[in-house]
Amino acid sequence: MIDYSSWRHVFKLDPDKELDDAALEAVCESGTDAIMIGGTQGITYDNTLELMSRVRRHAVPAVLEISSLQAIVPGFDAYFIPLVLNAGDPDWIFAPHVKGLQAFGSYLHWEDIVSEGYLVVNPDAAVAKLTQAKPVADRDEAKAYMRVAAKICRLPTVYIEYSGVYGDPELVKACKSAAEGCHLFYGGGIRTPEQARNMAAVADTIVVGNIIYEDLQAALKTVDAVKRG
Ligand code: 1GP
Repeated sequence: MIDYSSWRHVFKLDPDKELDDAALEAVCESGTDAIMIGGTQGITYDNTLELMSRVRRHAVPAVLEISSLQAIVPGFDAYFIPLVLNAGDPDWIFAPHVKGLQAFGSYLHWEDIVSEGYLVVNPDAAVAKLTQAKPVADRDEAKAYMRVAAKICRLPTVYIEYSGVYGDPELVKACKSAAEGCHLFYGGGIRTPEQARNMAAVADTIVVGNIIYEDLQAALKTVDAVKRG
């Protein structure tokens, strides 16, 4: 079973985006705690397998955040399975999971599965549109979602997803205050060491995505910011 409890920094790679070997090596050897492969659009079995094989040349743990039943590739260290807490379309809470377990239920190694309560806070993110995410009104409501995940559903992890924009550290802090042992991931809009540090001060793990493809050197600096303070 993977131990994500000490992860402070994760790079998220999108199989639908190009990254040359030198850049991928820099990301994998950066000192980040793990590579998470995931995305919302254009995710296929082939591009996920290809990216996994390339990441596998390096020792860093590699996990898949499942977003498509067609792209569940064996060989990852763990599989993160999102349950979209604020999905407006209830089919995004359990329907794909039921379908997936009908197909793959008997092959699963449950010790490799990590359930992830997903709170989609940026209404403009692709995942918000896809799941018709209900707007999160304020910090109190976010905290209540956190409690639903941690205390009612007893999920081991929650992912505060601001994908594309830098979020409100006070909202993340409010969620953390209600986490009670539930591991809190934050992802969205981290582009500078300062942003990385500030979010890492309130979340257990920060996830850095897009900036890898826009400014690799800036992305790499977020690792040291979190690891060395
Ligand atoms: C996306 O939370 C991750 O799922 C990271 O967000 O791409 O905005 O860094 P960014």
